[in-house]
Amino acid sequence: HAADALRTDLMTLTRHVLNEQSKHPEARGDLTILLNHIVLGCKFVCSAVNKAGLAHLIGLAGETNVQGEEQKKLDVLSNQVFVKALTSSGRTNVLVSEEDEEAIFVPEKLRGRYCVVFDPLDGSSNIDCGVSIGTIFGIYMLEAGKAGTVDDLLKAGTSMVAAGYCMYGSSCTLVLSTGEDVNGFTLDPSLGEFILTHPHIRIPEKGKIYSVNEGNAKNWDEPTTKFVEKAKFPEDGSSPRSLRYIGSMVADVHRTLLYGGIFMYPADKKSPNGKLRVLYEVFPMSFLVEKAGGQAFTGKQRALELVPKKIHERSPIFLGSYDDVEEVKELYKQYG
Ligand code: AHM
Ligand code: MG
Repeated sequence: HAADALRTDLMTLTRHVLNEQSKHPEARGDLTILLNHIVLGCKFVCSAVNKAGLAHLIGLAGETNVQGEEQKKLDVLSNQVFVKALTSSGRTNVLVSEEDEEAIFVPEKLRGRYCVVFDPLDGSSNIDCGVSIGTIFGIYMLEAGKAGTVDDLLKAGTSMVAAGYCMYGSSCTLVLSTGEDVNGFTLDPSLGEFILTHPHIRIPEKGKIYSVNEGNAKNWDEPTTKFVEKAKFPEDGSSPRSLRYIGSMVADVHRTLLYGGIFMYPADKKSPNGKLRVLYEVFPMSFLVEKAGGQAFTGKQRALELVPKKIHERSPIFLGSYDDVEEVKELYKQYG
């Protein structure tokens, strides 16, 4: 019986990644080891987020991050945990974190082949009110023996080998793609293991939800304005779409992957490049959405084909169900 098998034959994240790895006879298990260190970081952050109210971890750390925002203590802590976990894995080379202005170069004796770009705790404005937040990561691979440079990361998102996020919500969920399909794992707190709960995630072809910060509507461009107008006042007699916006990218994208629809952070007159960062927000999420059968578009091109010039570069983003993003593309052709 399938349900019995699920209960007794637990597919942990490590077991799943090892299974995938066995399809590539040349693989030496380095990605599995790296992912185990990322998972350790996620478990730590999950436990810190759950204890935040109790442990007085909430509050300003008195520092400002690269983008000039006030850092919460949890951001600082999460960043430190991830940097240590990634470095000590012995499998990483260059790291880029949202919280660090400069790239981090792993010392030679610990150096490996993988570069990791990550946002250790995204959606930090939601910490104080207990709304879902998350970690986002993307992984690149270098030639063996090479000391990486920043240029190794200023490449199109199509060259990522894996990407994922971990959502600290009503449960702790990690969604991962190592290049083939997309799978979701839920942390079983009693086991301390991520168990495969959402195998082979496929995003519905068409959705009924749009997700955007409408407070910025005054400054939107024409295609974005038209799309949202059509979502509310459909001309073809269909029902209006629902609006869902958490303001936490991981949660908004997670819902989009599971229920379908579109998530957007468009350009506007005040921020012509939108808000979200290419390397560790736009790329990993676009990678996952594409692998799940959806699309990711910047308003000008396929998001994964962007080539960033700076590690903290921003880009507008429209991602989600294939048909919904197709509509946005049409509007950019017409009005863009
Ligand atoms: P952060 O990296 O400072 O947490 O900001 C990123 C977050 C995303 O999670 C979310 O999609 C977006 O900012 C929401 O922005 P806004 O408040 O402008 O709608
Ligand atoms: Mg962020």
